[in-house]
Amino acid sequence: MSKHRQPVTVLPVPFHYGASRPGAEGGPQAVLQAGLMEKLKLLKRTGTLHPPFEWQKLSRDRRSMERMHNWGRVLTMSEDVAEAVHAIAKNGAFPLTIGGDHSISIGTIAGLTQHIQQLGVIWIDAHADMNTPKTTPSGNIHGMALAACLGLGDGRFTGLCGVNPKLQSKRVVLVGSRELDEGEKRNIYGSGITCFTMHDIDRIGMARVMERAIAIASYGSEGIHVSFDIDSVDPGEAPGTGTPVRGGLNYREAHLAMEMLYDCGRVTSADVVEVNPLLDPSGRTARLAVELIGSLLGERIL
Ligand code: 6HN
Ligand code: MN
Ligand code: MN
Ligand code: MN
Repeated sequence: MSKHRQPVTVLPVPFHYGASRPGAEGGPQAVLQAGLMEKLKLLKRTGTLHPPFEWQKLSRDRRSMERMHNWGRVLTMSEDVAEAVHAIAKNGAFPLTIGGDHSISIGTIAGLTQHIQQLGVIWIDAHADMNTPKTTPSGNIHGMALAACLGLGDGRFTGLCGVNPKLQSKRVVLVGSRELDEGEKRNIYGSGITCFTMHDIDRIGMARVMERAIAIASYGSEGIHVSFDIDSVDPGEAPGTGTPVRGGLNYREAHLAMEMLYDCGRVTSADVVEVNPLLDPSGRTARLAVELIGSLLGERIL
């Protein structure tokens, strides 16, 4: 089946233990309430809603760690998400994971790489999520998610599902970066991934940045995974997120990125994360998330 026509299976992951504050666990409900399934239907990509996880497993008691808050819960969630995403991909559907904080992508990517050998990743985010327990200033695992997928950090996460590293740095691209920690910058350089900052977007424009990002993520890959952190968008447009950073993507740039990703025909899965409805009771951020998902899945003006 053409990648453009794959049915979509939505996997809600109501989870916030990878972040410092609660709220992101309400993201899936907010995005569903903002009309996600209706949007999929409109685009004739109607798929299914994955049944909710049995989160009682999360209460398992594990020793706490200062440099990896809630690591036991994040690990349990990641195992569950990996299993669900693998099953969705195996069925030939497009897994669309709705977070939850960005730590859920550890699970998504672990699940995807069980099925797809060479996965390209485009990580659209104000942050790089390239910390390790050694470099993290916060101890929050959502800031370590991409590093873990590249084999950097704690073995319980890097070794998830038995493949380590899950990603090859030559096929991994950051887009929209504007707040990087010092140790994290070293991890970015050391790893060899490509990073397009807001400065690059200002200088050469979103269209050229995305052309290059898609070319890099496509290099010898069987599919591209888009990990979209809503905080990549400027807080003026997307206020409902836990770690907002000013100077982000504007409305048009965010849509253009998603449209170009659809047009390239290689995107096989996506995460949309960090929507925090507690910080935006108006629901505006969740509605934007649904709109952007629409663009990613082929919605056009004409
Ligand atoms: N996110 N770099 C900061 C940290 O705590 O490691 C912020 C991370 C934000 C993570 O937005 O997915
Ligand atoms: Mn992130
Ligand atoms: Mn498989
Ligand atoms: Mn972020």
